[in-house]
Amino acid sequence: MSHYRTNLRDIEFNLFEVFGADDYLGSGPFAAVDGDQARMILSEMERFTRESSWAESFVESDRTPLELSPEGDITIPEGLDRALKDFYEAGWHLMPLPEHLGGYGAPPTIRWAGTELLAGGNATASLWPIGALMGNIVDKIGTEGQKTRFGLPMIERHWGGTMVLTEPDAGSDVGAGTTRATFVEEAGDDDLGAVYHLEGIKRFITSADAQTHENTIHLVLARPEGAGPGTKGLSLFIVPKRHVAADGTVGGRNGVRVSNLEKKMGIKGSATCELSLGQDGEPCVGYLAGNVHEGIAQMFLVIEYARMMVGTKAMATLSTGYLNALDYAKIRVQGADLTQAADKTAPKTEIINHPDVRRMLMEQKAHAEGMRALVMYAGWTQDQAVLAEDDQEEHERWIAREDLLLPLVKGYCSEKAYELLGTSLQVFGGSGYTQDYPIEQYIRDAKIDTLYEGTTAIQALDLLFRKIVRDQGATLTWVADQIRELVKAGSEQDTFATERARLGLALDDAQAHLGSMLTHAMASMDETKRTEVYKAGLHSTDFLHSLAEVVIAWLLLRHAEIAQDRLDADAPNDPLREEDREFYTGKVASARWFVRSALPKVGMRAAKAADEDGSLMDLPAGAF
Ligand code: ST9
Repeated sequence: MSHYRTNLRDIEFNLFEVFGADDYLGSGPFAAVDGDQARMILSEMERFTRESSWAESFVESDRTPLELSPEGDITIPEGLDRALKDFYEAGWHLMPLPEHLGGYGAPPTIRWAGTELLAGGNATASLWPIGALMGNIVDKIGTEGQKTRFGLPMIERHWGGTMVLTEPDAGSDVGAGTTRATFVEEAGDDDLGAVYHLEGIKRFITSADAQTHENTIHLVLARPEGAGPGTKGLSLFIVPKRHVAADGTVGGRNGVRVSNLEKKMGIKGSATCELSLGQDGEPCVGYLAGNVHEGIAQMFLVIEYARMMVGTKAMATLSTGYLNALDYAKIRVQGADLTQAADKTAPKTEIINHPDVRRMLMEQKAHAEGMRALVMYAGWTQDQAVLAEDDQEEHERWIAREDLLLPLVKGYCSEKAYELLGTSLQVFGGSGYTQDYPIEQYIRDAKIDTLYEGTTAIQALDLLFRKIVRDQGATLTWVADQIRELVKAGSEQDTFATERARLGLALDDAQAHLGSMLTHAMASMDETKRTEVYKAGLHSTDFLHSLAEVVIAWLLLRHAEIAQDRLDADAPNDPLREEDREFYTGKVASARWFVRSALPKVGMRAAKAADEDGSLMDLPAGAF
């Protein structure tokens, strides 16, 4: 039986009952995919990720080591290789691509729903076929020659692709990178871009090689000679593993090779590589991407997509962790009901009947659905940005909203999923600690999500300084206004009056928390008070959690209102199906639980931020 437990019902609820996607799918920029086609795509994808080689290779991906040859070629396990071939054969790599690249032309919401399924079915496998996505990037930023020579084959011939930023001494601080790019010649008639030779060592490079791929195209940040310091001095280069001739023939090796494979805690079937460029006497040829020196901005097109992928992967993992725990709790018989605990002859009961197990299950359910709501809402803002493409100002407003949500998706989902997967395991008792169940692997595979693509601290600073301070709070104010609208809706007596009131208080608390940090950040503008900024930094990750929880509570309450309407309309002459009745009842319960369980922490964090005296930063290192 597959390890993967999907929740397509909740995905479709978000898409069609909350966002009303049927109204805008099948027309305008999304003419290629209507609502019925979207349902069909997702249901096929669900089957693929749950029942085929994709989920079957989940364990093998973890327990059969990758092999690195002296030439720097990587061999991945047979089952994983099979899964990737099946993935390409089914054409799933085309799903997120635009039509002009042979893709489905699916809107972002559908792409992220698909990403959830792929990552939930086999997180490791989902990190491999990113070449097609990178081909899309080459299509966006490349010269015509680069698009034809590298971008298209990445899609059509299933080549691998990588994002190459990190170096041994340049992780979070990408601008500290020292990989050098020496100018060789201007672009020729083939329009492949100016040619450089690259020299340096890169680290933690995902999916840098596999026998599955005929070729791999690396997108590398390096510093051209004479360029300035920091991220702004970096340029982006297209570096093929093997040279490609004008007729598309793949030829000899370029001077880039995998020189080490990391041994990791999780996602073991995903190659995390050290990449040596120009280190073995063979020059490493790189083509300047798009013939412009805008490396960090170009790379952020990839990073933004990847951050959304990582948050989605984390949510997907918690969702399947929870559903596995739920299945177990329904069949595992242990102990008597708490009301009969003193009676040694009382019948034993399934553990789902124990209060503490219910608490653990509901905590996971509410958060898994809440995170899905957040991911799907971020995807929906991307849909709106596409729909507004003819109105520049409106388009940019939607982009700003999507940008604001991104650190919440990446930062909150990764942290909370990892934390709550521990709760999934706890439901299994000691059995969860064994490899008889998938949870221990889920936990190991999920930890990376708080680390790569920018740690949680980076997401928190991005949220505070780039996404809030930089636009003077305009986008955040828009989100707060949306939330306030729901808080004020309805009457004081209606079903969700208490929840709405609590959401209003939490929003006030989150705003107060932000206010405390901004006061310190503003004070630090004075040269004599630079260290005031520490007091903001001490509370930025807490604020990310609080804002995410307020947004999620708002989304879940919207879900609950829709679900309650469906339940209220349930009548003998037009009855709900039993599974729908249970689903909607569960949605209402999730929202109520989240409001009661998560929102009180928002006030506590605000109080901590208001109380900040900065003394932690004065503590000598030796006192820790
Ligand atoms: C890694 C690999 O971890 C893990 C693999 C995961 C799976 C792979 C999946 C890949 C799929 C990809 C598919 C892509 C397909 C896409 C198709 C769709 C079309 N937003 O603040 P400044 C830019 S890899 C946007 O001064 P510092 C911006 O240009 C390793 N742009 O920063 C800005 O200029 P300006 C991942 C942003 O102090 C410029 O940077 N590593 C954003 O110089 C400078 O900004 C990391 O993630 C943003 N949020 O540098 C690094 N932020 O201001 C983490 C910056 O003029 N570290 N820019 O607009 C950071 O993010 C640091 O904050 C830093 C700081 C490096 C940006």
